[in-house]
Amino acid sequence: MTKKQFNEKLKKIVIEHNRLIRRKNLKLKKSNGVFERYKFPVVTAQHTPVSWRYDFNFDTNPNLMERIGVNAAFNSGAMMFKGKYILVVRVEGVDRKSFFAIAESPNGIDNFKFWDYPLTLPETEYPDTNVYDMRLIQHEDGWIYGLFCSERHDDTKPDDTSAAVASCGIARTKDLISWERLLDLISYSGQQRNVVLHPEFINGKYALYTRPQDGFIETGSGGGIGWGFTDSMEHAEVKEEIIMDRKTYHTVYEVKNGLGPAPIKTKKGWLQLAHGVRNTAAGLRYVLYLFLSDLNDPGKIIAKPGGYFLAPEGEERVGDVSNVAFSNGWIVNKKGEVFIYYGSSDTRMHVAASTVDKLLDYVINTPQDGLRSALSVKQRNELIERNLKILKKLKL
Ligand code: M1P
Repeated sequence: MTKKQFNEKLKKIVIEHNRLIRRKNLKLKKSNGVFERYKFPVVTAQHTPVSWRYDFNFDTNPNLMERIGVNAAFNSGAMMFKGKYILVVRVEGVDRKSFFAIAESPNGIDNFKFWDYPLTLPETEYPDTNVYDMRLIQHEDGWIYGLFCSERHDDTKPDDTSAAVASCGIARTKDLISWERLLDLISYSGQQRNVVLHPEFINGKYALYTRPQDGFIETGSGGGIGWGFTDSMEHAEVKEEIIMDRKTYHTVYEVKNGLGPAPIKTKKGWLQLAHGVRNTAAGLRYVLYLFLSDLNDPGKIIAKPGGYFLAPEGEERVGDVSNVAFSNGWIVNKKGEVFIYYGSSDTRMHVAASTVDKLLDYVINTPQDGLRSALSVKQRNELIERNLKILKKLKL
């Protein structure tokens, strides 16, 4: 390739990238009335800046190849910041290491553009091997907290190269640019993933949603969504975790579950989004579910629909870890619209749109899981009976 051809190819790469990130997203007509999906993923590996992947120097990269590839961009924390919809994306390089990077959009559904550099996250004295799935929480103490999974090798098993330990890493910022790393959460339940900080103090203490687990992948005999308190975030320590939402036999959260983003405060309670996991002959299946918890006691569930709220569909079902819908970020805007950001199959990011009113209607009026086929049929028959009467009246 001549230098002229190199420059032309570079120009083409930049133009195509800009076209991708500026592409208008389209709301899909097909909807269950609770939320609407969008046609295109909001962020993919291809949305990461080309300057992160290529070497633009003709002398050092005469073939204009990607030098450091990006494998996936998924499981993003989210918040509104200075009028922009912000995602803190889990970007995974081809070397399997994840890191965080901020992408912002003016409308929450398209035009997500990454900031020039990924987030510089300080390490603790015991460096993380891998970091992922950050939850962004604007706490009433004035800080924006980022809680994420910090993964390290389990050195008690020196011969096992897959043995890992997951704990909750904590960082905080005021501007999303400079981050202060705090000590990892101390808890007494083995390992931790999917830890979320409640945005308000409860009786003067910080409150945390946890997910105690015995092993790195398996939650073991523990599991469920836990609820506990800490006096400070500088030395975060949860001495007792009360399981507020258990994994349950023959439900969509039979094998494990974990809270998604920090809850949304409404007049009727805290809207909570979580993921549930069940096992199948084809491997684990991750879906999202919703529930409502008490305004004054957020660790107490007051309404919980049966089944899933959102499950992977179409192309969402395929990726590095197939059959996974996972969410750790949503944004409510001033109009009461809720944008739910979810990763599909550990590969890409999507958005689903709803409103606070619709989500409340869904959580309050959807029957809870009867936990038996006979009760599921009873619920459905009651609905059918009411509907048939209406159809008769309408002569339909
Ligand atoms: O691969 C599916 C998900 O697995 C983990 O979630 P959990 O601990 O609930 O099983 C996380 O690694 C998550 O990032 C991933 O999407």
